[in-house]
Amino acid sequence: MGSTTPEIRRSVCALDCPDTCSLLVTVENGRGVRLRGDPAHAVTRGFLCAKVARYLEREYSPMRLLHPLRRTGAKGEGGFEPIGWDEAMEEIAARLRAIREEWGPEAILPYNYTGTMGLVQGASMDRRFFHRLGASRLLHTICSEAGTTALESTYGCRLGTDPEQFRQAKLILAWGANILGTNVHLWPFIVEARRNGARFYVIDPVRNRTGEAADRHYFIHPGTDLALALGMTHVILREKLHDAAYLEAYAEGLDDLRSLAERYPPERAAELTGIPARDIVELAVEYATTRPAVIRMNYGIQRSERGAGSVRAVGLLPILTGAWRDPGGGLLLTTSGGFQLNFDALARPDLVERSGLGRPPRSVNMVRLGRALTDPDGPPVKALVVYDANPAATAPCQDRVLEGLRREDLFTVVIEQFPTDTADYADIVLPATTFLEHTDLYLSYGHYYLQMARPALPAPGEARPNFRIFQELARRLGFDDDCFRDSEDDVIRQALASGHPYLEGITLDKLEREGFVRVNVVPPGKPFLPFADGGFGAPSGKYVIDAGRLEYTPPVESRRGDEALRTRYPLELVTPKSDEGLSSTFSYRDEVAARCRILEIHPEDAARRGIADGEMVRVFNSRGWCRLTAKVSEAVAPGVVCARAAAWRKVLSGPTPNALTSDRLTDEGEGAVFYSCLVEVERC
Ligand SMILES: Nc1nc2c(c(=O)[nH]1)N[C@H]1C(S)=C(S)[C@@H](COP(=O)(O)OP(=O)(O)OC[C@H]3O[C@@H](n4cnc5c(=O)[nH]c(N)nc54)[C@H](O)[C@@H]3O)O[C@H]1N2
Ligand SMILES: Nc1nc2c(c(=O)[nH]1)N[C@H]1C(S)=C(S)[C@@H](COP(=O)(O)OP(=O)(O)OC[C@H]3O[C@@H](n4cnc5c(=O)[nH]c(N)nc54)[C@H](O)[C@@H]3O)O[C@H]1N2
Ligand code: SF4
Ligand SMILES: [Mo]
Repeated sequence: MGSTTPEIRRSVCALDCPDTCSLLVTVENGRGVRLRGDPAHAVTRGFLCAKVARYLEREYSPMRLLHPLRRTGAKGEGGFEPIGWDEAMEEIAARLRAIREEWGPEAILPYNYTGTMGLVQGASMDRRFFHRLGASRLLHTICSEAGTTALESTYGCRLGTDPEQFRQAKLILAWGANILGTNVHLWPFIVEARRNGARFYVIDPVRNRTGEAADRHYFIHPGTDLALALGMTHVILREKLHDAAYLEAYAEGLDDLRSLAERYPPERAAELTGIPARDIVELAVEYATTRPAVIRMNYGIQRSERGAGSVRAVGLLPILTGAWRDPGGGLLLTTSGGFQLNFDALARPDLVERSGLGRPPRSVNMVRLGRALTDPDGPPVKALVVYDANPAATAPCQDRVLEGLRREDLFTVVIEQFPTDTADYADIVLPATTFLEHTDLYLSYGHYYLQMARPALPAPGEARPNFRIFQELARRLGFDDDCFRDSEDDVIRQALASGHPYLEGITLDKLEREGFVRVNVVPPGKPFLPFADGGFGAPSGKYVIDAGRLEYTPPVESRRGDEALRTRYPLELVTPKSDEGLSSTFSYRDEVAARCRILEIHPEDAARRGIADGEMVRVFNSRGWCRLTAKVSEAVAPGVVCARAAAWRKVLSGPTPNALTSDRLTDEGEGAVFYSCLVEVERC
């Protein structure tokens, strides 16, 4: 066979990552041979993270699921036989119909998250299907809900400093943000800023690669960011370093804040956070007197019991100092508010009215999947449809999740690319396409470019896009509403037709032609300064400082928390992301598995327990245990241990750290508290 000349096709990385890279795929004879970042994209800048630079390994992995499967062995064993699509879909439709008949539609629970960030495959036909069915509604709380709730109720929107402006900053604080690991495309802008004299500081309980690369790293006790921000606020107000004119014009509630902050002098903040008082004073003064100053806050800080309060308190700092006035100043948690798409047109929540339920369906918090599946007094869940997620590995209270998944009377469907821990519990597994194989539309939470991708590669075997799977299920359940006949392009056009000025002039044709298009948050050539002149969410347009929500209370599971708990389990476990992985998506890879087997422990804590570097240890609390290899290291402070998320059980051959994590909820937003977790460690 003669070979054709290589062709370059565009795509977009669909992984749950703020960078949302624009990709170029080199295709030869129908096969992808090279993947690289698009040099024309202002944030991707021609490079990819190490994990996705090797995505073609995943694309063509012999582990890919290629055919629908029916379980043959016991739940969790992973024994399956291939079946045809028609048979699989008929069985699913029949089971869902029967369950709806006997138990009502709310006994059916979808479980999904952002395995793909694509809105067509991850938030359109699937949502329409479950709304029309009247299924239980899943609250998508596992990642960012505390932070976005706090941000929206203060700023009124989800906007932040344009990453491209970081190059202009003179002081950059990475606050709970492992930039080199989980947001690597921000790094070149920081390098540029530092070349021009900027300082770069990191506030994190773990000294990871980003902390090592910083001018200063501050070890903070997990879950105490609120106290640090209040201590800084105390210093800024005491030294009169606040921007009185900005506060006068654009904020309200300063007096209450003053009274609160008075009670958090640096000495008290030092006691709560573990950061010396002198350092807190210096940091506060430097932050308030350097312009432009920008904070890169990432979701790490809000995965604790007071996560929302922490985001509120840190989010207040650029208000106090008026840092929003400067290009290159402000704060970046997310940029997703730049993408004012018509999300209701995608998901059609109105279809619930056609379900026959006669009221809004009940909600199930995804953080509490284990409870929802096992609570004998709760409303029954009889069918679970999992897609774009791997809860057996990534949800807290793993033992309880597995107990639920093991139930013989639970009908479980898993739509997947890979044989994950969750897929092992499925009655039916359906093979899904990757982002290189289907059409999709992408917003970003780390930059301001909207993107669209067409299939760059053919789907292997019988893999199908989620969109098509849910469309077919709708047909088989007899849902004849027009919206179930929409094509992927119809759905994209509907999403774009929001009438919002940010999207003016952005059409499917333009996206298809150009691949990525900057949203019109400002006219071209102007710096985007979202809050230079106020513009907050409150009816007054002002930033409402709600001091009542800023009082510091320690997480129940922390060194100052519940006494009985901390006596039995005196170590604070944090389980942040691994640089090599992406949640559990790549956890079958050797280098991710190797990283996820490690428990970092401070030399003092190790010595006290007779643990030597490289020894196997048992990490445990009342919820469960797991076995890891101790790495005795000063990358964590005394009292803190760190393991990386998120391993597969079958790769570790036993429980993972999520057997230890709690399903308590955050102070606001009902979010996950992965990093408020007390444990004890012993030699095996
Ligand atoms: N201990 C601990 N646990 C954590 C965290 C932590 O920091 N510590 N982080 C939490 C956070 S922030 C998050 S967001 C969650 C993430 O947890 P999950 O939502 O479970 O995400 P992933 O582990 O990435 O798994 C996504 C799955 O979706 C599949 N997938 C990808 N694209 C498609 C598609 O187009 N169709 C279908 N059907 N499937 C697809 C992938 O193969 C993959 O198996 O984990 C949480 N869990
Ligand atoms: N390489 C890689 N990239 C990823 C992911 C991945 O798994 N691997 N996951 C993706 C996902 S799901 C998300 S949500 C995004 C964002 O990911 P993030 O949630 O921001 O990343 P994490 O690593 O979980 O947390 C960031 C940092 O917060 C620190 N941290 C933990 N507790 C505290 C605390 O109490 N205070 C402070 N100040 N810091 C704390 C952690 O040690 C970590 O260094 O990244 C995405 N990108
Ligand atoms: S995971 Fe993030 S950094 Fe890596 S290619 Fe995808 S979007 Fe880019
Ligand atoms: Mo996440």
